Amino acid sequence: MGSESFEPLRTRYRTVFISDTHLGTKGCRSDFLADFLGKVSCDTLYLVGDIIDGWRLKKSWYWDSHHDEVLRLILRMARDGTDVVYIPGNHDEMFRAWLPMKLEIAGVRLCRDAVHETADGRKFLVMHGDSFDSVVRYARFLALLGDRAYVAALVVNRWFNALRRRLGLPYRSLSAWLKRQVKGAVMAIDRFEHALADEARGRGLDGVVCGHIHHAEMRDIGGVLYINDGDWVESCTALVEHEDGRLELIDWAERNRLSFLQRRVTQLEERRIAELAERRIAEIAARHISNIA
Ligand SMILES: [Mn+2]
Repeated sequence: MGSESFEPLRTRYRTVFISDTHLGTKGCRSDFLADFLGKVSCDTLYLVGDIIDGWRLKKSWYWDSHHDEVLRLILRMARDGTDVVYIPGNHDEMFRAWLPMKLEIAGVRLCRDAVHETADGRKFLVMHGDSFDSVVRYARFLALLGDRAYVAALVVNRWFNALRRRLGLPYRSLSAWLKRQVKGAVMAIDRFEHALADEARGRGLDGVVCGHIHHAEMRDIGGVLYINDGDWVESCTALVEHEDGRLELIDWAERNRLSFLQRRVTQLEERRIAELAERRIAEIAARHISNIA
């Protein structure tokens, strides 16, 4: 019966793709995700991997009412006729063992990968993307290393060099090393994007939709459309297909202005701390240099 007393106006799409929600972790923006899922409806919903984070199950499991709400909304979509396709990623690889059974639970179909045909007849390979990890190891390491870790590294850098100075060793910049790592990560992301585009091309398809590297993107790579639907840990992004087949990346955090502003303040604060730390390191370095001179 109509116990869900108030039905909000939903934006209708032909298809919605989300991945890397990492439900079960504190990092998951399940509040934004529940808000998004409650405001859209679609014929097909692709869950493109790393939806439930099973890796954390063994360590520290985090679950609150927003996580519940996300699952409830997905199951309700399935019940109301949305074709929900669950493609396991590496963090929810426990579901991969069930693939041979062609499992369908509560209207959610489990598939290794899929081919999605848009309304305008283009065919897309849909896969998580972790099978191309060999080209992207670098970036995975850096995905974990967020801004905050960078700030922490700058502090470590100070102690690291204080120790080096005491041992009579010259100053060595840890932040310069990190910057080189970032450059390496950019190159690794490029390799990942090319590898997935090549896979789609090899299968004679028009493009690929993937996730895994938490980096939303839509671009042409040698005549193949590479699309990454991003994540719901850092960027809160989804890929949608409109009724006419047009594909669009949606940044839900940016649309939700208030929250977006809050995020910006945090980022600004973090940058300020990073700048202070860097200035402090420069001071220490200068002092160190003058000690030698
Ligand atoms: Mn992944």
